[in-house]
Amino acid sequence: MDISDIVKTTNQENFAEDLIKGLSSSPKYLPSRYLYDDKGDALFQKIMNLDEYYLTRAEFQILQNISEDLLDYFIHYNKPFDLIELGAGDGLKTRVLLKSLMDKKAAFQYIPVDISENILRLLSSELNKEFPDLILKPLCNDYFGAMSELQRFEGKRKVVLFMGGNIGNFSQDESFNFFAELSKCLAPGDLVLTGFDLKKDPRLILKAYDDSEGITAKFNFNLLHRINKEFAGDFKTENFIHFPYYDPATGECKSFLVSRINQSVRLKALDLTIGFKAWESIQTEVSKKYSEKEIEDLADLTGFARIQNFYDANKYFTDSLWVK
Ligand code: AVJ
Repeated sequence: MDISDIVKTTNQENFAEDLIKGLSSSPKYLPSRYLYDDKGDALFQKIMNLDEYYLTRAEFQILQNISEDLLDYFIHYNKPFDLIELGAGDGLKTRVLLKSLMDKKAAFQYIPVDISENILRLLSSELNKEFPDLILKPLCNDYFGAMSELQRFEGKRKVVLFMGGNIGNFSQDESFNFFAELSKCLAPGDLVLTGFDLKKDPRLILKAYDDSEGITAKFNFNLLHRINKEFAGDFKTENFIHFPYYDPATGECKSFLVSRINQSVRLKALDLTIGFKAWESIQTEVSKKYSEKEIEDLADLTGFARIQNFYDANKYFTDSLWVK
């Protein structure tokens, strides 16, 4: 496959608009999707290797010990299917799954979807090396853009992967919306496998977002560097602190950048000046942790039936298999 084969379709992404909206709101916020420029991708890859960031290891374990049950659901009497992965990222975890499917000579094509063209390029070249026979159709788009694209693959059975706990970035409304929309794009019998980070010792969760090496802090600050670069801004990261906060009642881990001082920041390219009071915050991310009941309800209310939850040994994380 050639790099130019990455299909890039228009999506609604409008960084400037979202920036102006989020930074003139009270309290201030920025959508987490913008954390992932080239530097952000690299930092997130580092995060996934941190001891304290248990999510990736837990899901990796689930896929390594992948049950024959799961593969049978996917392969389903060897009827050809499209394996669509929303937010594929570097696909390290998925490689284990792809290997099992290839070993079983399953009839499928793999359609990784990501908003980062950079990470898709990385993924594609890695997969080409490892699985020369894999049919690969990368798609550069956001989740909703990709869903409408799914119609292009009409006819075949669909298995949709939404791994890594990416669902955690959605608010309650957004996750209902997301699965309801997804459900509309699927046919009865199609499958969805979603990775949910589960509620657990809140101290463990907080550490995952406040690692001792400060990589997550760098990841968060990178958003300000990105804004400086793309909009001729003068954010000084030393005037902010990285502050994650976990609420065990809602299961939401929120990450903030908090201004240490009264300051104003100028974004020349947007002709915009933003004032910060001392200790005023910008919310940059929500990572929601689920209970089993919440997962069940989410499936029920969006037109899916839960087939089975797959767990790691600690029960930190689950990949939940649903059928439409
Ligand atoms: C990629 C959304 C699953 O929320 O755990 C990791 C992103 N942010 N550390 C998460 C993230 C800070 C991650 N997801």
